Amino acid sequence: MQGDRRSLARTLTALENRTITLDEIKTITGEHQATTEHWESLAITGAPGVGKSCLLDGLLTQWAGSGLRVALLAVDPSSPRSGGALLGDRVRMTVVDHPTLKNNVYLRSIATRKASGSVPLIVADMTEFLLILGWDRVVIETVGAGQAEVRCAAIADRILVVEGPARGDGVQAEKAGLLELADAVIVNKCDLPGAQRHADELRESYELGTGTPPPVLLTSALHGTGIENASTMLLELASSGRSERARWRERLLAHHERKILESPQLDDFLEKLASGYMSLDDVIQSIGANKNE
Ligand SMILES: Nc1nc2c(ncn2[C@@H]2O[C@H](COP(=O)(O)OP(=O)(O)OP(=O)(O)O)[C@@H](O)[C@H]2O)c(=O)[nH]1
Ligand SMILES: [Mg+2]
Repeated sequence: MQGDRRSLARTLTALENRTITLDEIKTITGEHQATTEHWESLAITGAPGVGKSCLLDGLLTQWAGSGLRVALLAVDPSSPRSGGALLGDRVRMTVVDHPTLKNNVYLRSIATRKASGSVPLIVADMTEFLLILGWDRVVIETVGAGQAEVRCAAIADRILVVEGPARGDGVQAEKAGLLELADAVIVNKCDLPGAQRHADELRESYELGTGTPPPVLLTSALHGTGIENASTMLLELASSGRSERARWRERLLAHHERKILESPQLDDFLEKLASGYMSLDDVIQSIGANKNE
């Protein structure tokens, strides 16, 4: 709480390894006083290599420069594209080496392959912990590839989906779930052909859906085009409302998972399931019945 980064890193590791719980931490720090004036956590998600880290470097430089203290949790640095280097994300983040801005920025990678617990729960706890410590905003970078990553994104107050230029295949169905959750979309790499076309395709497909379409912006993280505009827009980004149901669905599933994983009888249940003394429905019911413990 006094700003020592080594202690911060060690506590985050303890949360990651589940050797301490957020509830235990809160007995020392107190609860987080949430604000409703603006978002406190933003997930930034998209396919491997679309330029999420480069874009974030630009955004964090703007935000840190305006005096905001922003922490970044990079989930799944074991991206299939970069081959699992934790350094992949670190290397793109020039802001963390900036002589003055670095004081306003904190970057932490979460090694999902090593994590012993459920990653969405670890991310949720780490986010709340960073907010308790007084970081103004927490940004969560996830590769929008699987269900666990979508669930990580759904814990955030807002979701930004990053896309690249069109590859001639239109808006694919498998991306629809992610796009449904978006409060804003950025089409990055607008220095390459097909970016404008893809932005138009996205706007069109949102027009076909229900509710207010999210803003769709173009940037080039490589050349710095559109970054200032995007950083201003994102800071004030309102919840789309349109995505609330989908988001609560993911949160509900994550909450359910937490109940199961944090049940003190989990080992006992697994033993009974394996030996046929309990059915899956029995276990779910017992965990539900224990909620007041
Ligand atoms: N042409 C062009 N290339 C870009 C742009 N932004 C990023 N890149 C390049 O795209 C590659 C991937 O960038 P990253 O920022 O690592 O992408 P990422 O989405 O964070 O990737 P993962 O974390 O591995 O999923 C790098 O080689 C960047 O130099 C852009 O605006 N234009
Ligand atoms: Mg990245």
